Amino acid sequence: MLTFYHAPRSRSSSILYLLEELGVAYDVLNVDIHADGGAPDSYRAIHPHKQVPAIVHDGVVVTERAAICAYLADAFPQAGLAPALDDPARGPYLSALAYADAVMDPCMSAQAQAWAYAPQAGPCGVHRDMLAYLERCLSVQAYAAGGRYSAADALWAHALHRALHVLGTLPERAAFTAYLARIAKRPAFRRYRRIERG
Ligand SMILES: N[C@@H](CCC(=O)N[C@@H](CS)C(=O)NCC(=O)O)C(=O)O
Repeated sequence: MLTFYHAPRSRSSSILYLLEELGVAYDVLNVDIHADGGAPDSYRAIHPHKQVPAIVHDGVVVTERAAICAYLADAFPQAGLAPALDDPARGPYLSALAYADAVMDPCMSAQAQAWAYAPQAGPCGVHRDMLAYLERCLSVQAYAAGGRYSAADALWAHALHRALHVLGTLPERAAFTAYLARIAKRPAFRRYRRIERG
C-alpha cells in the first residue's frame, strides 16, 4: 500500500509526476499546507516539518524528494527508473537526484526571491553556475543522469518547468527547451499535468 501526501502545484508535484512514471497504484492525501499555521500538528507524525511531499509505503515513511525518488525507483524496479546497484550509471544518477534538492532548488528559490547572499556562505553555490552546469549537462545528454530517463528527471523536469512557467527565472537556452520538449512528450508527464489541472 502506497500513500502519497501532496499539495497540488507545490514541490510535491514532482513526486506526483514520478508516481505516474512508475505506473503503480497509490492513494493521495491532500495536506492543507496553506492553512493558518500550516498543516495540522498531527501531520508531524509523517513529516517533521509538516511539509509535502511524504510517502508511506507498506508502513515505511519517506520524506525529502530525492530520498522519495530513490526509494520508489528501487521499490518498483520494473519501471526501470534507477540504474542497478552494480551499474556504473548509478553514480551519476544519485548525483543528479541529490543535485536537484541540494543545489537546484535553493539556487532557484534564492533567484526567484532575489535573496542576496555571498556565494561562499552557503552550500548551494550561485544561480549562474547552476544554470551553466545544467546547460552543459543537457547539451550533451538527453536526460538528467545521462542518455537514459531516470527518477532524477522527475525532479529536474519539475524544477525546470517551474522555473520557466511559474518563477519566470529560466533563461531561453536551446538545451532547456529541448529537454522540456522531450519530457512533455512522455505520456506520464501529460497524465500528471492533467491531474494537476484537475
Ligand atoms: N526539502 C523538502 C522541501 C519540501 C517543501 O518545501 N514543501 C513545501 C511545499 S512547496 C511545504 O510543504 N511547505 C509547507 C510548510 O513549510 O509549512 C523536499 O524536497 O521534500
